Amino acid sequence: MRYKGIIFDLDGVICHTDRYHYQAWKETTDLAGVYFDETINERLRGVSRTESLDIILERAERTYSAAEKQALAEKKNGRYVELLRQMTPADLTEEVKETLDLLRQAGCKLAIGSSSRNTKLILERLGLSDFFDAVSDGTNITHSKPHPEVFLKAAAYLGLDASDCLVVEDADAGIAAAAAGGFESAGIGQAAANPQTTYPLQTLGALYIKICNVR
Ligand code: B16
Ligand code: MG
Repeated sequence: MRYKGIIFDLDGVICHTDRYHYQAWKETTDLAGVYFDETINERLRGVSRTESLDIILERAERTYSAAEKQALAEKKNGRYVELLRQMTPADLTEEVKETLDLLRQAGCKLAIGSSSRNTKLILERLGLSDFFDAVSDGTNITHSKPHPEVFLKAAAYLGLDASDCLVVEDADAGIAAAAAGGFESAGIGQAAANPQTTYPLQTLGALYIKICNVR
């Protein structure tokens, strides 16, 4: 196996919390009278909560004060957390479980590299609180993707160099962050079409076969 460590993005790779982000932002922006749609939502993948709101407010008809922005971000997060609390270990797909198990059996260390400040809650809901060897997330970084900090910290927590780790991402911001940090990457969804992606994948289930014979 070419890689000693695999660093997984969370939202859009390990689980489909992306649909809850959309729902929570949509409800919040509808109440506030701000236009928001699925195309704009695609630009929020991997981007922090406050930067996501700045992208959404590009379409607003007036400017929002810092206090108003904080209130909107808090409202969205309150609704998002309500939706997260409905998740159970049944939301972890067989495909994801099997891929994680195969990689661990192959001797890889496994980490999370997510922009989310809700990472620990999500892992708990999925029954994965004690599964990963390291977790780097929105609570331990000062720069969000496309800055490589979240992945560099994940590699450091694993005790590995970036060149020994593969990043798995669904977002263009995440692929750019991986490349900036010196990581090879596997891309799912929109990230599969990104020219900086080392391994374009249809789904996460294709990952193991793709990398198990790479030296
Ligand atoms: P939170 P990832 C990212 O997760 C999401 O893709 C992005 O849409 C969200 O704004 C960001 O987390 C922050 O999430 O509001 O929970 O702190 O893809 O990096 O796992
Ligand atoms: Mg993601």
